[in-house]
Amino acid sequence: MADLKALSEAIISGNRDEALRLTKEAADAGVAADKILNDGLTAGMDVVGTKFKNNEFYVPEVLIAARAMNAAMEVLEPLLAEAGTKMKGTVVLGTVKGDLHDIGKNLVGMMLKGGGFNVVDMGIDVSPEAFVEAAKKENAEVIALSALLTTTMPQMKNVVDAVKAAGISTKTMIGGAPVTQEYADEIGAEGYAPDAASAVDKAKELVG
Ligand code: B12
Repeated sequence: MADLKALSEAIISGNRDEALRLTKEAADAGVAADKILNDGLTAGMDVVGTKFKNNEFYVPEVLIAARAMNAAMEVLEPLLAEAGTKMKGTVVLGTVKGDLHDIGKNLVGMMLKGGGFNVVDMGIDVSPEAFVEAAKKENAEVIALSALLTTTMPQMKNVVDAVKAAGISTKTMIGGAPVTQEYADEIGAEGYAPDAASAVDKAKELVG
């Protein structure tokens, strides 16, 4: 008997083996892949995100939960593809040029995946041209940029400008410790979020 509540609890507690077992069990029992994703994995990651926002969970707990989610996603991804499940949208994600910090960016990527987005992670030190090229290739709704250095923040504006110059409709969302809503407004980025959980809400808002 598939137990999606137990699956979301396994995600919240970061129990990878249990998450994997329950995902396989639900799939074998014939539960639709999108139901397993929404009512099991995403439901669990939603709780993780809320706890993280409320300082009840810290980075290690989120990473452990995301590891459990990633293991379960390996089982689920082919099934989702087979069923033609539509993801919420595609986000091209990366840390801007000159910046090597990726812990926060990775958390954002994991939470976005948990929230049902297709995430194309470009890694660190990504040029504006590479962001635009990937957004075109992937038909991305959102480009999400991370910067941790005050010296690399201006690269975010370069990406926003490059998106505009390319004439594509992809929206830009920015974040990272030194970044603020005020800065997003100043450079013309459509979105800003202070943490990984809010990044999911903002991405949903941006894809409409
Ligand atoms: C770990 C770390 C490193 C590691 C990075 C390892 C890695 N793989 O990421 C290493 C050792 C490589 C490093 C190097 C450097 N670092 Co460093 N580093 C840090 C440190 C200690 C933690 C950053 C971190 O991971 N935080 C935890 C994550 C979870 O938080 P976060 O990144 O803010 O992400 C959250 C939000 O901001 C948001 N978010 C993040 N990205 C995005 C993106 C989007 C789209 C959205 C919506 C949200 C979002 O969601 C995340 C989760 O909630 C900080 C200090 C600190 N306490 O912040 C300094 C710090 C960022 N580093 C600093 C500096 C100066 C450097 C160096 C220049 C040091 C040097 N002289 O060599 C180099 C620069 C290298 C480079 N070119 O990038 C300074 C920056 C100062 C400044 N204002 O510019 C800091 C603040 C330290 C300090 N107090 O001086 N660093």
